[in-house]
Amino acid sequence: MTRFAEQETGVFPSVCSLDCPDQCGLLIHKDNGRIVKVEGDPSHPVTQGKICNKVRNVAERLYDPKRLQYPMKRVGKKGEGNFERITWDEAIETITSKWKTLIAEEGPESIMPYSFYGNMGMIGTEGLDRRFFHYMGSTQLEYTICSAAGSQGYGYTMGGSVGTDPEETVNAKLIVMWGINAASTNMHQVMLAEKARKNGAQIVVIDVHKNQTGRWADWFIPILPGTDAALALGLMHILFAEGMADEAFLQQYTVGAEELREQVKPYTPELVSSITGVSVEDIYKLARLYGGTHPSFIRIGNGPQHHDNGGMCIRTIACLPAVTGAWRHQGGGAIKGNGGYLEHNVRALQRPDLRKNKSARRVNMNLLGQALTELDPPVRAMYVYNSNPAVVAPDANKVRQGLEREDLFTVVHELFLTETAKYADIVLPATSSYENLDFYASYWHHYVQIQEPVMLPYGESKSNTAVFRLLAGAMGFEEPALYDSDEDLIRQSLADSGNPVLAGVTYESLVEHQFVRGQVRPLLETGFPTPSGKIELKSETMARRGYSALPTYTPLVEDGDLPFLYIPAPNHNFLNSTFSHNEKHVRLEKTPKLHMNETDASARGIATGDRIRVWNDRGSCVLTAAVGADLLPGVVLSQGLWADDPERGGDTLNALTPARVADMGGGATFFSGRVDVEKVG
Ligand SMILES: Nc1nc2c(c(=O)[nH]1)N[C@H]1C(S)=C(S)[C@@H](COP(=O)(O)OP(=O)(O)OC[C@H]3O[C@@H](n4cnc5c(=O)[nH]c(N)nc54)[C@H](O)[C@@H]3O)O[C@H]1N2
Ligand SMILES: Nc1nc2c(c(=O)[nH]1)N[C@H]1C(S)=C(S)[C@@H](COP(=O)(O)OP(=O)(O)OC[C@H]3O[C@@H](n4cnc5c(=O)[nH]c(N)nc54)[C@H](O)[C@@H]3O)O[C@H]1N2
Ligand code: SF4
Ligand SMILES: [Mo]
Repeated sequence: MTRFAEQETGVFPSVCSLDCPDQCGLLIHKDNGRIVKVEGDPSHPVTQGKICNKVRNVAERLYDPKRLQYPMKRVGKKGEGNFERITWDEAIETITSKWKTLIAEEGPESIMPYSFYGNMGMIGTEGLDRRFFHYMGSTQLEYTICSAAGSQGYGYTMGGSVGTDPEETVNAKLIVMWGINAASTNMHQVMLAEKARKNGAQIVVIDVHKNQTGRWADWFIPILPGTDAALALGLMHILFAEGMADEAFLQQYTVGAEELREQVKPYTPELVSSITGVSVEDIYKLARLYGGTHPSFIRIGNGPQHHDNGGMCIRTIACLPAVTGAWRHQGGGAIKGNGGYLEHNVRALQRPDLRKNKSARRVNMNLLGQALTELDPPVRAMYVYNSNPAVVAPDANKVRQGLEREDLFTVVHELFLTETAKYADIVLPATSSYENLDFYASYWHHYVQIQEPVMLPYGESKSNTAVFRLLAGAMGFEEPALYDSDEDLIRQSLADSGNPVLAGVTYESLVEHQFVRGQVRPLLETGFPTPSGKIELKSETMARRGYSALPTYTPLVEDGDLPFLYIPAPNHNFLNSTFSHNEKHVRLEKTPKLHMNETDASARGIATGDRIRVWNDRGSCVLTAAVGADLLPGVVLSQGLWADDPERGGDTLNALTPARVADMGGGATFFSGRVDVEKVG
C-alpha cells in the first residue's frame, strides 16, 4: 500500500497519530515528493478541518535534520550521546546475539520491552510487538503510565471506557470540564462546547490551575489537588438532600442508590469545603446548577487520576450523572474515555496464546526506576520504542540511574536521539506514522481511521512492525504469526471482533472512506457493561477486591512534610516530550515556569521571573517563577515535559515525581508529590 507515498505531488488523506483524544483527520499536501503543508480534513465529521498548531508544523519534525536516518552504536559513555553509524545487518546481529546469550544464560525474563503511545497506530503499538515478546517469553510490561487508575475507577461505575458521544455534547446546557486542560489537550471538545455555549450552555471548569481552559470558562472553580472525590460526594449530598436526584433513573438504571444516599450524608458542604478549598457557597451553587440543568455533560480529564487516590476519585465523579439522570438526555452524561466502544479483536492482534512463559514476571512501567535498579534477577536488556522514559517516567533520577548501568543492554527505536536514546547501546531509526500503514481508533470520538503511507521512509528508517519481523528472523523464531504483513495484521484486528460496534469497519471500508464511524448505540438501550448491566453506585466487584464498595474520599498519601504539592502537567505546544526538541515549539513555550500563589511567593521573597530551585529528596530542578492568583496557596505547578537543557541546569522535571502507584490499576501518581522551593542566588 504505497499508492500515496510514491506520488510526488497531490493531497492525501491522513490521520494524526499522536496520543491525543481528538485523533484528527488530516490532509497532507505534497509537492515534488515532499510534504509542504499539513491541514485538517474538513470532511472529518468531528474534527472538521481544525487541527492544533503542533501538527500544523509536523512537516518540520518529519524532515528535521536531527531526525535519525540510520542505525547507530554507542561509542561514548551512556547518556553522553556519542554514536557511530552501523548497518541494519550489524544492528540486528548485535541485538539478537546479545538476546540469545541472555536467554540461554539468564532466561527470557532478563529481557524487557518498554513502550507507550508515541504513535497510536494499533498494529505498530500493540500488535506485532506484543506477539514478539509473548513468543519470546520476556518480562511483560504493564501499561499504566497514562490513565490506568482513572479507567479502572470509571469502569467500576460504568462497566468500561464508555460515555457520551462527543458529537452530541453540542446539545448540552451545562458542560463541566473536570481536571482536563481541554483547550490544550482536547481542542475539539472545546469547539463542540463553544457551539453549545452559543445555544446557551454554561461552561464550568474545576481545576487546580486557572490555565487557558480555566480562563475560557464561564465559571472557574479552583480546587486543592487530590480532593475531587470529596467535592463529588459533597455535590451528591446536596443533590439527594434537596430532592434533585432523578429517583426514577436511579431505580431503573443503577444499583446501590439507597446505600449511596446514606454514604454521602457525612459529606456536608462544610466538611467538603474544609477538604477541597471550595467555599460552602460555591459547593451549593455548583450542586444546584448541576442538579437543575439538563443536558449536563462532564468531561473528566486525566489530572485528578494522576494521584494516589485517583481511581476512587474518578469512580466517584462518574456517579454524578447517574444521580441526576443526566444519561437520559442527548448530550448528557460524561466522558472519561470512549475507547471501550471501538475495541477491535485484541486477542487476534496481540496473540496472548503465543506466550511461551505464561507466568512471566510483570513490571509496572511506573516503577521502571525500581525495576532497573532493584529487580532480582535483574533486567539485563531493554527494548524501548514509542516512548521516552528518561523524561516521561516518574522518579526520573532513579530511571536514569538504571539506564546508566553498564550491565544493561538497551536498544531504542526512535525518530530522534531522545534523552532515553542517549543511554542506548544500539539506536534504530523509526519511520513516522506518515510512512506506515496502520489503523487508528480514537479514545474519544467514534471513528476508526486508516493511515496509508504518504511519505517514503526517511533515510534507512523502518517501522515498528518491520523491525520486529527482522528481529524474529534473526532470533530464528519459527512462528508464522510473527511475520504477518501490516495489511494482514489490520485485517485480523477487525475480523471477528465480536464487537457489534465495528460491524462494517473493514480494511476495505477504511481504504475506501479513510474514516468509518462505529455503530455505537446509546447506553440506555444496550445496558451498561457492568456485571449487573446497570450503573454500579455500589460495586460488589470492588468489595471483593478490597475497595470500599461505595464511593469514598481518601486523602493523598503522606509524601514527606515539604510545604507544596507539585503538579507537573503537560503543556500546549508539546505532546508529552514529543516536540520538546523542536525550536518553534520551544520558542512558543519560552521556558519552564513554576506557577505559584502570590501569598506563598511573597512569604519567600520570590517574584515573577526569578530563578527557582524546586526540590525534594528525589531530585532538584531549576524553573522560572510565575507568581499570581491562578492557583491556591500550597500548590505549585509547571507545564510541559521539557528536554534536558544544560544551561537551565538541574534534573529533568520528573525527577521530583513519586513512583508510588495509585489506588487502582497500578496508575501513576505524577501529581501527588511534595516539594519545597527557593530562589537561586
Ligand atoms: N497539547 C497537549 N495535548 C495533549 C498532551 C500534551 O502533552 N500536550 N498529552 C496527551 C495525553 S497522553 C493525555 S493523557 C492527555 C492529558 O490531558 P488532560 O486530560 O487535560 O490531563 P492533564 O493535562 O494531565 O491534566 C489536566 C488538568 O488537571 C489538572 N489537575 C491536576 N491535579 C488535579 C486535581 O487533583 N484535581 C483537578 N480538578 N485538577 C487537577 C491540571 O492542572 C490540568 O489542567 O492529553 C493529551 N493531549
Ligand atoms: N510529569 C509528568 N509526566 C508525565 C505526564 C504528566 O502529565 N506529567 N503524563 C504521562 C502520560 S499521560 C503519558 S501518556 C506519558 C507519555 O509518554 P511517552 O509515551 O513516552 O510520550 P512521548 O514523550 O511523546 O514519547 C513518545 C516517543 O515515541 C516516539 N515515536 C513516535 N512514533 C513512533 C514510532 O512509530 N515508532 C517508534 N519506535 N517511536 C515512535 C517519539 O519520537 C517520541 O520520542 O507521559 C507521562 N509522563
Ligand atoms: S495532536 Fe490532537 S488536536 Fe492536534 S492534530 Fe493531533 S489529534 Fe488533532
Ligand atoms: Mo497520557
